[in-house]
Amino acid sequence: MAESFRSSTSPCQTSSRALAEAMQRHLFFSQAKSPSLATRHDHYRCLALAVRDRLLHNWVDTAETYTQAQVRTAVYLSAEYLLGPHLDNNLVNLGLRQEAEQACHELGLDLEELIREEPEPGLGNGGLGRLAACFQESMATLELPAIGYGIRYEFGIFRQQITTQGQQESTDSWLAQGNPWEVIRPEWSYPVTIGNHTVIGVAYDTPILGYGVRTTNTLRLWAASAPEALDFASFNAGDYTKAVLHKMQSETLSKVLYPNDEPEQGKRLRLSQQIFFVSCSLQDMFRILRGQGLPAREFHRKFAVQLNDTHPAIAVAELMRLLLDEHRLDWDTAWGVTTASLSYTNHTLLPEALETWGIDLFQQLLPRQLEIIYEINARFLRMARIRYPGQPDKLARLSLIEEGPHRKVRMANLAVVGCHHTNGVAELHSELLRRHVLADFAELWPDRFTNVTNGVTPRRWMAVANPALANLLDDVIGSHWRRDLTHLQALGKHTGDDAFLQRWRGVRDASKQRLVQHIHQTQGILLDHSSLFDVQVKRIHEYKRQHLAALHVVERYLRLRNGEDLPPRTVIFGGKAAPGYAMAKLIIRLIVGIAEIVNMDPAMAGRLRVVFVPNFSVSLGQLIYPAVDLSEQISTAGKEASGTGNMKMALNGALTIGTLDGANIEIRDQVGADNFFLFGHTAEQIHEFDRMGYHPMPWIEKDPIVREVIELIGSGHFSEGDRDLFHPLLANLTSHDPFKVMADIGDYRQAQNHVDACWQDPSRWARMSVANTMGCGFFSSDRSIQEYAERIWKVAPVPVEATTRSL
Ligand code: 6GP
Repeated sequence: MAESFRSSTSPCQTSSRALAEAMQRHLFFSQAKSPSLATRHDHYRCLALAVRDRLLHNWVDTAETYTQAQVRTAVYLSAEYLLGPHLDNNLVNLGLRQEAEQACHELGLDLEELIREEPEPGLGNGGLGRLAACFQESMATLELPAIGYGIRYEFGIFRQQITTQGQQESTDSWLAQGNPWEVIRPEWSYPVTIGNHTVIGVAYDTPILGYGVRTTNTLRLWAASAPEALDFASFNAGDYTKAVLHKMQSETLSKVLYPNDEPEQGKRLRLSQQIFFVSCSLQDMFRILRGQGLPAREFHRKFAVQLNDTHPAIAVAELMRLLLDEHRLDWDTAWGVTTASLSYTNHTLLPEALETWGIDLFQQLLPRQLEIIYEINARFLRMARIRYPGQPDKLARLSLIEEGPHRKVRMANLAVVGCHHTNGVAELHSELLRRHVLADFAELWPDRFTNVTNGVTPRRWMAVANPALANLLDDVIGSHWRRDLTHLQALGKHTGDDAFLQRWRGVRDASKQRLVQHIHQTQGILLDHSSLFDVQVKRIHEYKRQHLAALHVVERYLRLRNGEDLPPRTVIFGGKAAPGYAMAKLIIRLIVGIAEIVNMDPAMAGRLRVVFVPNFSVSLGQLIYPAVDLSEQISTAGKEASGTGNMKMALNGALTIGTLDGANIEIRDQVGADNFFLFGHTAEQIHEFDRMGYHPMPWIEKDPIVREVIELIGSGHFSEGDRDLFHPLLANLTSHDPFKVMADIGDYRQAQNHVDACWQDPSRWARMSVANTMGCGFFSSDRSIQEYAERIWKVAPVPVEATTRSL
């Protein structure tokens, strides 16, 4: 067991023998099978169930401790949790990884294979959902009383296939084989009225394990069901379809996750999903409050509720409704309770991603909540009018309602008005929120605005994803970094030690070989692990500029064909495009087209390879991040709120090529400017372009290389002679170029040349790599959560007592 476990709270002690026996018992008692019929998936389930048995004491003790101690609780409301597989993470957090390996060995099984059997719960789109998952784990590790609430989507983020035609989508039936990690709680279910239908939300609980502590918090996801399974009147009249119609309609609510990252809006079902999970969660909190003998007006003393973007912002109106209509408080008291309970995190600067809902839709689905929003708005504008006399434009901007032919509810405004704090997720992002997106509110209430820079959990993203690096760190600086990531600073003493650097490179090589093997097995492409692995994995978005990286690949191809000597590179892309986002899908198509030509060309052998890894996911991230040499973080400055993949890669020893955007700025500050490849215009300069009128043509005219690249793509070279295929993309780049690819491409080339130069000196690169890991202690989600807990939630740790041991 890792030495960093505190002996007094050692979360779980079990021998490999006991674990193996438990697996055998579950094969019989849970799977009802003999060994000769057992599939690999059966064995996975047996191990998962045996592990679950071992965490139950902690889970039950945690709930008991929180109930007895009547603790103040952090509540995270999020429409998305991109959890990733549980098994390996739970083994690590319980300190049972080695025992499980040994138990599997005793049974003739391979733990790694069983781990890969788990279908991943992909209940999120990208950064926002993954952050929610990291935060759950950190809250448990920090022993904070916390609950996460969300939706138990039957189908998570779609599965992506890549063909020569680009992206193809299919459904993700992650529950098809059952889910050993959840417990259904039918006794905790609540009605939610939407329009003239009532649906019931049923709780499904998943344990969230802290690392090296007993604390095991709950993620409670709501599944929708109908109040009556069958309409007997229709049934008796022989109309069997109508008899089950309402049930089907109700269950549709939690069927599927909307696949839009920073989303498109206006969909009735999406608004229904939002009120559904928010109302169930708030009703559940009132149940807990009642259980502790506390009245409704004490809600804000018991709960600190964090809204993960505006998806749960309807909570402002719904909490008011419950306090007014169900608990009979007067308006002022209810408003005091609401604004003292809620706080809001914004995750995007893209104006089109700020949610609004048409008044008509709102009126149809949520008439009472709309009435409450009007009342909130009337009172708020009365106050604002006194503060800003004779400034109707300002009042129009502050209003919760967007006026015009199609009036809309502005969810971000509702969130800011109804919450005691609003935060961005990186310094620059919070600054831009204050200066632009939410400037009027920041002027009105400067003290409500703050920043909490994102982080990632070092358990999943180092200990689980990169065991070789974890071992090396344990040897060199001790194992305490898992609980306090600032311990990575201690690597500073070893950067001059050649033997250490040698081991460092060995670890990185092994991770790259692991990825090479996976890509060979799954895609049949053999990569050279000694080449520079240049990686961009994240959702496909124009603002993230995968096309900038793609254009650079074409440029390298041309330069190599012209006989230039460039160090060998493997360029790896991965990420999903929203199914309705044509330009993003075209970017994938371009990358696939480039890969096809480059990888077939004998002149590129040993010099350049291009791969698009299909279906990027948490599990693939665990495989890819440790293998990255060069991390592409090349968004247009001022567009990426934070980024968290940037942190995962740098933490695992990658060097970043990046703009001054989101958390890149803070990463560069932490790891040192010499260990970061900076390029591109600043957010301020980009803002000026937009103000003054930007045109890409002057940039293109002075850059013969980029012209050649664009011509080659336009000639059909990467599309089997089809000159039209990429026209929309090229026309966009040469006429509007909304994300300023052309303004940054020259500087990007310079930075890439500098990358090539540094790579030629392996020991220099290794030192830069160590400096990145060393500097990234700040980017632990433990640090982020500590900031939320202390500055925003006022929630303190409560260690869990062992109370059920004697059962
Ligand atoms: C993302 C941001 O794009 C990303 O920069 C950030 O790191 C992440 O949130 C976590 O804060 N935003 C979303 O995924 C989103 O849907 C509405 O925003």
